[in-house]
Amino acid sequence: MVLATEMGSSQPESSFDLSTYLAKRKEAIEVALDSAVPVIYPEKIYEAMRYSLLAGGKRLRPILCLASCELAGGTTSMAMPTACALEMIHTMSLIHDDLPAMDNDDYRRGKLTNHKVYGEDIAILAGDALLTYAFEFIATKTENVPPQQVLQTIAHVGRAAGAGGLIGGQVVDVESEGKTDVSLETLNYIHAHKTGALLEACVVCGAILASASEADLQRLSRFAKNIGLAFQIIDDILDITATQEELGKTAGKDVQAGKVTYPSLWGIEESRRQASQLVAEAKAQLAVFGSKALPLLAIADFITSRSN
Ligand code: GRG
Repeated sequence: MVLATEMGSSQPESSFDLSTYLAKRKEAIEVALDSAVPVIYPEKIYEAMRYSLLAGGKRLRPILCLASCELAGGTTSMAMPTACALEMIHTMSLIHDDLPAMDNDDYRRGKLTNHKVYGEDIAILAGDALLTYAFEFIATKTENVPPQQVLQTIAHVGRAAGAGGLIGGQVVDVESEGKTDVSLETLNYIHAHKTGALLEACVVCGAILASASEADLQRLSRFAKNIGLAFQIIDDILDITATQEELGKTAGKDVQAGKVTYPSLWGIEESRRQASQLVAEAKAQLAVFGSKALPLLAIADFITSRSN
């Protein structure tokens, strides 16, 4: 996919090969994740962690973190430990989300879910181990970044994963289950926290590690919040329109569970329109960065055109 992006009248139109970019970044991230979690005693827990962490996935969160660090003048090596940590936290949330006490799913990333292979006890512990290791990993593996920036990153990731982020969103989601009168405001809260907070942390932390200014962090935060919501709207649409093979997880779960989703409130066409609008607003936030923003702009477009 080659994306031609008009960056404004003062700059020439640039083309950006997103497919190659994503493939190269994914390759580097797979290598880093593989070496991040070696199997030592007690082997069972490390195997369970690796089973889900190395099960594929788009690696969108670490890719966003690396891209944002580069946009802000940093290098990929400065952000790689944080990028891996964010994928560990994302994987933890998928393992826990799939548990019988939560969404109770049998498939994830095209494979049996963690608890189906290792049992519920080990799956819970594998999630816990990935979550705690993520923070250890940022603190001990980040190099060539001032300690203040590392500390700020750890605090930001902690907030995104906690009750004010991922967990808060999941709690309201669980509480909303079976209800047919969930408001748009509640739906927005669920997704801004459950999905949006971690995506926002990926983008903002990449820039924190590069010592970006507060104004740039704000711009990147607004960009990420918008693409986070657009990402979730597309996720809801794909749950209806895509197959299990395309998704790598059970399709049609939302309708089956009678869940209120964006398509159930707005219909599919209006949901697509809202997602495109959010992406357009997100991209506008990055205008000041000129061609340095090309990767993030292309990823924003990819979010609305993706098929899994
Ligand atoms: C214990 C800190 C803690 C959190 C647990 C279970 C839970 C709280 C939160 C659930 C979060 C969740 C599953 C959000 C859904 C996010 C989402 C849209 C996932 C799919 O992401 P993709 O499409 O998946 O990027 P891949 O497989 O490509 O990585």
